[in-house]
Amino acid sequence: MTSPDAPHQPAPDNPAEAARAAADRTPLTPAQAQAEQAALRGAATRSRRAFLGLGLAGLAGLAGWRYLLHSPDADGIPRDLRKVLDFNGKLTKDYFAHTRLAPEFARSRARQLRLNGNVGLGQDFDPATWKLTVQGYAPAGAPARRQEFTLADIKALPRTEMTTELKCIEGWSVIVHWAGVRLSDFLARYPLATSSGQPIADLRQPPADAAKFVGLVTPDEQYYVGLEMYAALHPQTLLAYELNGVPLTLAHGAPLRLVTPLKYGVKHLKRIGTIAFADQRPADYWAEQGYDWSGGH
Ligand SMILES: Nc1nc2c(c(=O)[nH]1)N[C@H]1C(S)=C(S)[C@@H](COP(=O)(O)O)O[C@H]1N2
Ligand SMILES: [Mo]
Repeated sequence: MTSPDAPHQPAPDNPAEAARAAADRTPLTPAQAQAEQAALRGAATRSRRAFLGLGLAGLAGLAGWRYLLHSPDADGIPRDLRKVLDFNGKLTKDYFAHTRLAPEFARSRARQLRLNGNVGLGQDFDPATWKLTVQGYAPAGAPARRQEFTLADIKALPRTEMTTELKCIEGWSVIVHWAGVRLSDFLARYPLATSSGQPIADLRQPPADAAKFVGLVTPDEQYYVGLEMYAALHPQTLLAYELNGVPLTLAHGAPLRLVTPLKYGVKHLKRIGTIAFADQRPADYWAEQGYDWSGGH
């Protein structure tokens, strides 16, 4: 458990992967980056039908595979599942929530994570006195249910480790090893996602009084993300406290950050201050800039 966060490049096993890894590391020119951002922003605000009318080939040429991987759909269901969703939305959502897993890798393939994004990570912060605040689900008018947790409280819960790929919407990705607590395990011990306080016994079928969404906010409220409840309950959605075998550094989100590898890096909020359950889509920093709210890939 002491593998260092060493700054070396991956040694790909085969030529196809080497090519892909090289493509991942190729920085965009400013013009390409601008074009890609414009394409992503446009797609996020256009209807799917109108988007198809624009001509997929032109847009694909513009932004390459990164664009193709990006789902323009507001609910984040990937295209290959869309037909099934149209047929039966509920079944597909269950499938998405618990059967579709992000790929996991041999731990030896974990590499140093590139730093990206420091919104909400100001200097005025003392990790030693940090506490996680959780605002339990209380429908409008009901009394607030607020609870605070120390890092020791979080670490006392079942530990989950996984080696997954963090994909940034800018087009790079890195395989990293995480350790932390599943949000679903946290909720099994502290059932704050239902208004009655009953635990969610079947993660595929949350009870009727369960929140529909969860919002996470940095202590200074400068960065914030929202997740659908089914994404929050996904077995690979972690409250992470270790990266590549060592405690998170402040820049990577210490003491506690979100990891949810079916979604882009933008959703992996660093330095969680508050978690709140809600029945409406919580505010989301990058969605406010025009990106897809769900952030799936
Ligand atoms: N608080 C906070 N969390 C954040 C961001 C940010 O700006 N502020 N950026 C996000 C983005 S865009 C990415 S790609 C990942 C990067 O995480 P890393 O810096 O640990 O690699 O953090 C995400 N979480
Ligand atoms: Mo990102």
